[in-house]
Amino acid sequence: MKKAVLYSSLTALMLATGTASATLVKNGALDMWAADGWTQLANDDGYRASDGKVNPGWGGQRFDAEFFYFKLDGNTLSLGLQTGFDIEDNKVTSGSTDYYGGDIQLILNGGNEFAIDFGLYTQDYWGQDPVGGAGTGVDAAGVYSNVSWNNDIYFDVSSPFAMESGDLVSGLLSNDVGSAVVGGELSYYRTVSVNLDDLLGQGTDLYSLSAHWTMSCGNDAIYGETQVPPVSVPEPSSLALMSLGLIGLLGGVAARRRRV
Ligand SMILES: [Ca+2]
Ligand SMILES: [Ca+2]
Ligand SMILES: [Ca+2]
Repeated sequence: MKKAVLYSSLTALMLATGTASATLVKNGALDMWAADGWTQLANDDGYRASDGKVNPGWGGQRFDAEFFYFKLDGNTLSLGLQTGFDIEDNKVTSGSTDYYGGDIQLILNGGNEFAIDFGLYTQDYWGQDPVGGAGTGVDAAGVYSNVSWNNDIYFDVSSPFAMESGDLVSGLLSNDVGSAVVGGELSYYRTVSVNLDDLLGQGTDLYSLSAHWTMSCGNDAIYGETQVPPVSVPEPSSLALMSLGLIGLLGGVAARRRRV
């Protein structure tokens, strides 16, 4: 009896570890981010291939929100988004349902909230209704303040989704899109740049930012935040190395003592 219990526990443990390690699929970041001074803001690559789970929803790579990057060049802030979701035409059809990409929620210095709109058509999940553009579903590409969000999506936890209304404060200095295969899977990117003077007022320094994006089902979402410039916190591994170094030093002292 005891043997049987032990055996089933071991089997359960083996199954659990096997599931966790074998099915987590990450295709990786596009090469372009390694150039031109991009800094990673968030890494949400990967899903569980056995059931297509991207957390909280499903759909595999086509619904994977993967990376955020940013860079600062004087008063110009650039943001880069990489997804398995098609953010080129902003639509993925699965079954008989169309799913649409949302807008980037950008928060500067802990309190100034904006929506970055790529200028693409979008609609929500439950009503399949156009979102924004006074009912047309299309707003001019740009940065908006005083934003009210449409969060009519399947997984609420992935909110905010897309701008229902807002005040245009700035156009986009650039709004580029493309796609490439990385790690055997197709990923899309969008990069936008904005003038911080238009967003914060002239001469106001940027000291922190956060960015968030999801799609109309909310199957996956990506969020990242950082201090500007990024503050590097010693990681546990570096702490462990420092401890090892300290042990080495103490060992050296002990060795010298023994010699004496
Ligand atoms: Ca993801
Ligand atoms: Ca992926
Ligand atoms: Ca819009």
